[in-house]
Amino acid sequence: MPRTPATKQPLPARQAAAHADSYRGHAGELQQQAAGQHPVLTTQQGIAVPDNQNTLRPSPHGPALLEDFILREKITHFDHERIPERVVHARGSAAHGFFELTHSLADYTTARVLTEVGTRTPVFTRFSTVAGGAGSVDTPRDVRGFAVKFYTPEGNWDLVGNNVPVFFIQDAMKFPDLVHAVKMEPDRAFPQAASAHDTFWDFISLMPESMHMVMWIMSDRTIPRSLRMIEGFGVHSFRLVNAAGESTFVKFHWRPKLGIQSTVWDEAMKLQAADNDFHRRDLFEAIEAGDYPEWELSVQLFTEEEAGTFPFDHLDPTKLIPEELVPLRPIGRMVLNRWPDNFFAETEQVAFCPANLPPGIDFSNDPLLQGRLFSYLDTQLLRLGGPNFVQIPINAPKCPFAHNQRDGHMQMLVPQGRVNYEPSSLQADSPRASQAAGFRHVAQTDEGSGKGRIRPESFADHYSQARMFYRSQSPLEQAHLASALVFELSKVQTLHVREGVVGHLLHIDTELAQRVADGLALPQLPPAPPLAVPVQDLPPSPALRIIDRMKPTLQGRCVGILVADGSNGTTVANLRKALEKAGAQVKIVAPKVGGALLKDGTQLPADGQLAGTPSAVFDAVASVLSPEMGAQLAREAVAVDWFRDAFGHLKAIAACKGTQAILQAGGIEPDAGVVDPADAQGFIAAAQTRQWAREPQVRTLA
Ligand code: HDD
Repeated sequence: MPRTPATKQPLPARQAAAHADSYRGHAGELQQQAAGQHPVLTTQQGIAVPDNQNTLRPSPHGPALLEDFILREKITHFDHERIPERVVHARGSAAHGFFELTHSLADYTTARVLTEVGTRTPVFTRFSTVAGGAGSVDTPRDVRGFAVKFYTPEGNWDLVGNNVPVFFIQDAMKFPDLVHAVKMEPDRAFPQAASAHDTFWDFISLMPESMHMVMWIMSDRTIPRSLRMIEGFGVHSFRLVNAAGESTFVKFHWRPKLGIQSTVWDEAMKLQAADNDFHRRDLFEAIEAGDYPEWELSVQLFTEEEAGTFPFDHLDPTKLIPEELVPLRPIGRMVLNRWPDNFFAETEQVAFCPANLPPGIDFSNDPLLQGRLFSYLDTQLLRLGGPNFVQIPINAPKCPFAHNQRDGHMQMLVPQGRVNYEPSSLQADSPRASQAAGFRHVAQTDEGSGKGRIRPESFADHYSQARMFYRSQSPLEQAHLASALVFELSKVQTLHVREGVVGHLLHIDTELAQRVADGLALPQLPPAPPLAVPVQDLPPSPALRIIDRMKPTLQGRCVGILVADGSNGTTVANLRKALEKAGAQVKIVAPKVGGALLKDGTQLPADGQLAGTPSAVFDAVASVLSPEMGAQLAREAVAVDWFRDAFGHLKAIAACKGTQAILQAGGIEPDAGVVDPADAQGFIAAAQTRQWAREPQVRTLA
């Protein structure tokens, strides 16, 4: 029962002071555990703090005194710690690194970042999910943001892209509607970080232009294994401008050195429970281990005349340019080699804006891009509290800058002199515009056909590239895509919305529409919506697949080895050595985190406890168990699930004889992907890829 001051005898003043001291003493002891000379704790004003444990009060049970400026400052600052999260892309992880140009684009642009071969331009890159809040999970089915800030010698360049090369909508006017529809529904405030709900699919079913993007988001691209294994796209066409003022269109592509790699859907869902921070932790651990993620930057270059021959309008952001049509030219690499010192100061406060371009790069007339040029600066003003957010270190350019913007909230600079305007004659070093060095807009003639809220006719084909994407996929990828649609639409409660989406699919591929209709148990196929223009049969683009293009490698992958008391240490050590030699990270999992007492009497510490480290977090699993421990674990759901999930997620398994009882309990019939841990090379070969041939046995796909 809590004691009240009324029933409690007040402590004499000296005794109370000793009591307070005992708290101070305890904290002091704990702090002494960290080595080093600790600076004196101060307030923000630099006043030394005498006691960081106790509020100032007139007597032991008296009220807090208003005079306690130390308490008030501490609490006030804490109360103001949060800023509005990003309205989209709130959940993100970022890292510092560099971009190194390997091939000059001097024929096409004056931008030094793209012409000075060998120069390393510092970058800060933030990856994100789109729909979820800042505290949501890392592995929902969602597009991943891929935003790179290049601190170039001519000002900041922000390439604010996604891991998908197209977008849902053609005009920025629809962006707030799209985001409202995909975020949690406003009356019930769920679902969080998920597109599988009525409002999203209602909007989609009424927006035929979203169909190409729908194919991408339902593909395995939106359930990546790691942020280190996603591609990135600038999405829009931009322009490069050379010294002669000539312009060439350009699309930007990032390709991961580790190869693109996705999870399977059941795995992605289980990862949400296993580790909310799966992607953030993966990126952090790789960088901390010196295993720096790397991407190649490539460009697609084409002229206005070439663009005129494409069977689609490249200014429409729902279209991509197949690399079979315009090949990719690698021009450089990005390496991320430093985790931020502070999440809030850097990852949270970084402000990207597609309008940030150095001279030599220019915008195109893509209407979505044009709208974005306004939105980002506007949102930063709200999110970061005023017009001086560019002075925050993560946002500040690393090149010289000089302007007459002054004052405002949180001004950090102390400008010198009388002159804060132009033209002026009073100060010799006041900044002046320069035609020679300045940003050059491509001279475009646009005669115009009359003001209006207009959409070009060339934007009317909403299905041809959706069809191209679907038909370019391997059979298994098509099955994943159809199953993803069935999953999402099964969460939609409104029948006409489900039917509306299936109606659109009829224009993409009738077999796809039938598969999804069957998966939803629709009694009959709904009618297809009217077409504005006929659907074209574009040549398939095999480059759009990912299963075929996953790199057979253990580089950057993680293998879990399950051990328990009595395990054979030599087998574990040999396996670990071989896996690490092949580039894998190895983690030991045991029933207790302290590890296992091996057969030879040594103790092998574990990296994770079995109950808290499901196999979903690994790319492949192995186990070295005594028959006794195998039999014991075969009775434990967590151990049986460890193998059953690994098998179901198409992972290679190295299982010793002692593990057979667990495999049997899980109903696992060993196939080519299940090997003996003594056969390290066989396991490595199997673990370098997923066991795709196994999929029809473990899952009914749409
Ligand atoms: Fe956006 C954030 C990518 C269309 C408005 N967007 C944001 C981020 C990425 C993208 C990666 C997170 C940046 C970060 O890590 O801080 N957005 C895209 C792509 C688009 C796109 C690839 C289409 C090609 N966005 C788009 C439109 C609008 C916005 C059409 C508005 C008209 N986006 C925003 C925003 C955000 C944003 C509201 C939220 C937080 C922020 O900007 O800083 O302004």
